[in-house]
Amino acid sequence: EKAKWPKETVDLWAKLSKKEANDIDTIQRSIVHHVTTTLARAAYNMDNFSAYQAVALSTRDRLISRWNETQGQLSKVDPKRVYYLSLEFLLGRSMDNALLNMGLKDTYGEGIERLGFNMEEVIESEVDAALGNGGLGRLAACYMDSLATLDYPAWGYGLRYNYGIFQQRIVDGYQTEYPDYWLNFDNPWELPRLDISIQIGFGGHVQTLQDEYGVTRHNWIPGQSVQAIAYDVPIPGYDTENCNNIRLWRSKPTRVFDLTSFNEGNYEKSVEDATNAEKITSVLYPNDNTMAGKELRLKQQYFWTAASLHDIVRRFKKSMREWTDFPNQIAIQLNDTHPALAIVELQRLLVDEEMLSWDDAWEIVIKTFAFTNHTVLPEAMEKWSVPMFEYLLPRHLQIIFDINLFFLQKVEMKVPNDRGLLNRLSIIEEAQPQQIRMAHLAVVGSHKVNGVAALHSNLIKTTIFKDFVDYYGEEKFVNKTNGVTPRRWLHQANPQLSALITETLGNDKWLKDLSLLKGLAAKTEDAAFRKKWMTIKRANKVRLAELIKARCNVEVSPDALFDVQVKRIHEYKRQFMNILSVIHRYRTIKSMTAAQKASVQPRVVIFGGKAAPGYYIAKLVIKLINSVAAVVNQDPAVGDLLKVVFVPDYNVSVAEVIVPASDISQHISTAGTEASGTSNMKFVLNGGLIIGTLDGANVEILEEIGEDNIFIFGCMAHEVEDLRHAQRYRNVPMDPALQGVISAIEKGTFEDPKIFQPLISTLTVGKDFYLISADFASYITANQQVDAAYKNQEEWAKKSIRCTAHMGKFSSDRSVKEYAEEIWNIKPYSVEDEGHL
Ligand code: GPW
Repeated sequence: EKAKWPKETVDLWAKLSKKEANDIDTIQRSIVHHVTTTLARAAYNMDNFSAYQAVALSTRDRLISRWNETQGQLSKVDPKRVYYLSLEFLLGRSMDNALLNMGLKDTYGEGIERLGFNMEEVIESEVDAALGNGGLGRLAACYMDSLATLDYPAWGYGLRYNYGIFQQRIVDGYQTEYPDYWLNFDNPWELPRLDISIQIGFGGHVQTLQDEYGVTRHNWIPGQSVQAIAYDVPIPGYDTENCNNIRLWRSKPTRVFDLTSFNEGNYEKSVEDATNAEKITSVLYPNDNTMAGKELRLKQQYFWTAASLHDIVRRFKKSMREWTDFPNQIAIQLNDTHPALAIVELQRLLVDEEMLSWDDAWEIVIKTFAFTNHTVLPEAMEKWSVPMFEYLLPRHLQIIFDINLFFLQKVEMKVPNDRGLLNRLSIIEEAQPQQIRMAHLAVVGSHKVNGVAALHSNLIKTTIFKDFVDYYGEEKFVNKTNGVTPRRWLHQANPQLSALITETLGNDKWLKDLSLLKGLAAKTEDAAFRKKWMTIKRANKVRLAELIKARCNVEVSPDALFDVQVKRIHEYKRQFMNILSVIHRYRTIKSMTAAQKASVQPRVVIFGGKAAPGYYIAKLVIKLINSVAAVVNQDPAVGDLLKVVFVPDYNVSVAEVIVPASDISQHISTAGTEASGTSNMKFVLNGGLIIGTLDGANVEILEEIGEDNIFIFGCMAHEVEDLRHAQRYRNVPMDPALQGVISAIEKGTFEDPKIFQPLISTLTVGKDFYLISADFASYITANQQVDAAYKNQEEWAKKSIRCTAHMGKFSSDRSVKEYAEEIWNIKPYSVEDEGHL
């Protein structure tokens, strides 16, 4: 169209679509413009929330300019791109982050101040986008920030859930769940693309026919179809014009009224079908590290992967390249097995619809996909029952059986007559009914498989994927240690520390090259610097104490040691062991004389995290924490020496307050169970020390910061199986200190002990699968070492500074660069500032 325009028209467009200026006057005008037009409000009719909406809309205008510019140039240049498929993107709030990344926060801050509002209060009005459960979803968000910042051409693909992770309230000490209807008000951070609509089929049957060359062809005739509508979320990089995209799909009925049912007079059924279609993207499944196995979840997975692949293939076809070029233009990363169906869908599109031969198609598929594994826990491994799968996706089932047959035939050629091996490698588990092992499908359909920390990547090679390593060789299995974005987790969450670091290093280059933090190491011997450092930590603790007062109605002293464990509640993460050790501490204090108490290090133990709504034992752990808190916090014999709080509704924006305020945080999973952990990195980056087991990324954090700056305890991953065996078969007695704690609970020190019996049973009848008893003594000792170290504030300050100084490795920029260079083979593309046309 542009080509057909006369010169005057082109020039007019160019003149009128120049980018917005970013001076304070223009920005204020833009805010007021949105107040009076978009929001239809007047200045006297404003509160913080409307101010937030107006600032958000004005910010969004600038985001859209960058989005258009980046995406326009990328369409023209058409470099290789990566698509990150994730069922979860746990973004949290967007406004502060967008303003900081675009370098506009100060101007907006001043502008809104002069208009009578306080920027920090305005920021607080935004609700979190909570489309994720925990670590896996937040990792996806950090990776999107790094990809944009490093100018990589990357898109995320996910689902636009109407309800994100539930809101947690504590009633009588118990978790209760409330729906997170986050779209109550218009969401300014998404661009609805109502024109991008894709038909997705389900059910039906498969037609088999011979084509004109006598080749057998399969044609899937779905029984129902729904529409996928695109919503785009712009992701601006830090200190670059580049703006990437997360495309989220929403399900809609194909036609509001199914015409057949409608014409047959079956009005009710036609409305019901419409409701069923909407249901697909209604709610995020709230399970972290467990598989629920629900049919609706499988529908979500297919709906999302099919829409995304259709979109990717459509974009590729516009380039008029050969199909063999597909993997040269496109890399697709599978965030765990949730999107593994994409492998099958691409094979189906290439074979059934594009008429490629099976082998040509399969080569393209393998070169395109790579797979990240995030857990070894057996209860988290995705498996789908064959009958249910066949009912929803009959053609995909055939393709999976064919993929499996051809794969096992190759194994048979290499290793003849080993039926045990074929059974162990098979994508199909021979159970009643048969099950599809999604992890096996993901390994077979990808060219690279990675774990998320060194320990974990080695573990998967010797456990769940051992037979695959033997068959494929080592090169297919690699490690990509997780990272976190320093923009959100230091610069945004801890502005004072960020400013001190910039002042000390002389510039803010460290925000794009985190290894530069090592320049802080020399400052440990500078007493004045230590003082500044610890003053900032204290200010952050004051801010957290205010949040605790507001949410828990407990007063805590910012001079006490702040001890934090915030993460999803799970038996393998051992919040239970933590609260048991708190009871031990309480009993110890109670047994002390006044003179002995004088030397006790005061501590505030802070918990936070959600339990999956159906996870009974995890919910009992929350109840126990609250019951202990109720007793301890009221006990005059304890006073300020020990306080216990459970911060309700832990989420990204609460984490932004908690992370900068911790003195010590707990990462105490049974060795070998936490694949990586990412909050461990956030805490240490903010000068918080950690107490932890030799698990996940703790091992690499120890390597970087040195053993004097971390408190390590407990058994090692390779010892776990022997310890479990001994506990099961050799009547190993319970740790005596632990026995004392259990007796105290059973005596009714904290409410009716009957409530907690099922929890206590996991240590006795349940044979203590997570080895709390085995690790308890060394855990108590490590906690005593923490107390002792904290007493020497000057030495503690040095440790804290060293922690931050040596965290360069754990930037998600480093992780993403490794993926780009070693798995995706993509290069950065620098957007040139050309204006709009
Ligand atoms: F089970 N993780 C998570 F592997 O947050 F899929 N949710 C999940 O459902 C799974 C993993 C899954 C976490 C890991 O538990 C954590 O150790 C890791 O740091 C994080 O994923 C990011 O890799």
